Amino acid sequence: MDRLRNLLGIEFPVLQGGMAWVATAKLAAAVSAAGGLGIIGAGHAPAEWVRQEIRKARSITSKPFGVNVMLMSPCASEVMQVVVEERVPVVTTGAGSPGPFIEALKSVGCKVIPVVASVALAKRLERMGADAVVAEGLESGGHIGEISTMALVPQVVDAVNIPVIAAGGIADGRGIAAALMLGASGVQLGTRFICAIECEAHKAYKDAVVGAGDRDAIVCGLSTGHPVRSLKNQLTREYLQLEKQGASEEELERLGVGRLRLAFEQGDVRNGSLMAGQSAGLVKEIIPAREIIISMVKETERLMGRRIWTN
Ligand code: TUI
Repeated sequence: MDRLRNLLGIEFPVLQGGMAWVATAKLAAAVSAAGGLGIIGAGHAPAEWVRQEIRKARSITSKPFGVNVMLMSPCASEVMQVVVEERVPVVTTGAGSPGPFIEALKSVGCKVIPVVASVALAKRLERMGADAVVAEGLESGGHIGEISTMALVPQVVDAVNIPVIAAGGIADGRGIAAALMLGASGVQLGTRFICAIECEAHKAYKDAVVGAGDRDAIVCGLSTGHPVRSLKNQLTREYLQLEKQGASEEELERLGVGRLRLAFEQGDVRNGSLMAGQSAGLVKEIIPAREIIISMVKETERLMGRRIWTN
């Protein structure tokens, strides 16, 4: 557990997921200021937007933070370049393999933490020099793999020697304690942080997460090979209907364009893409990031029967 905290220079081994649109500098800085690792989500954004967010985060906190680079984005290479130029301390990646970028990132001291959904990719990236991996189970929101957190995390822990961060379905101290029991050195949470006060998502998006029950975070896009979990609404109904009718990948992709922005900016909870994980059913309130982190850490320590990170 201390290995990850020392690697990243953080107080608590709690990472905030690098959610496209949702994870802005304001949220990331609040999480880092509270002792976790905040992460700016680059998503499909242009590199210069990411540069401005990096500088904004630095203006709010002197603590370390990260940038998540979504490798399916056409801007991914340019975003990596900005991350290197700005000497961001930590990079996480999603939806692909960051292999070609690892050397450049490491040459400026950036810690590289790919998000993986399989043992094979975790092993490959360890060989290529990754500093840690996030093992993300299918309970997560957004783009997901095929293996549950409970089964994936211990298999990745057995397969690699670098620290493993568990993600998917974790939203409180019980989830963190369970992840530690599985051998994880830390956790990453996305959905819970959508409902941080500092998160700039529209209030209606946050309210939808708070209002969600256990069966509301569903998967669309299985037929495209890029499954995405989001809250059930008019958009997911239309999408699943099209999928059932055998629509082409292009047609389905067209339906999805601009939908995250619609949810984040307009709060359109009917037609927007409300990406969220299965832990949405555990999220009950909108509170400051610091309160989220401190309450979870205290709950974890209570369950473990000892002080681990606080004094
Ligand atoms: O990346 C994520 N979650 C995401 S990315 C995203 S942005 C988006 N926007 C609109 C439509 C679709 C996506 C939203 N949520 N999580 C990390 C993650 N990476 N989960 C699974 C993977 C993954 C999957 C396959 C990583 C690598 C991989 O294969 C790479 C290879 O080369 O084998």
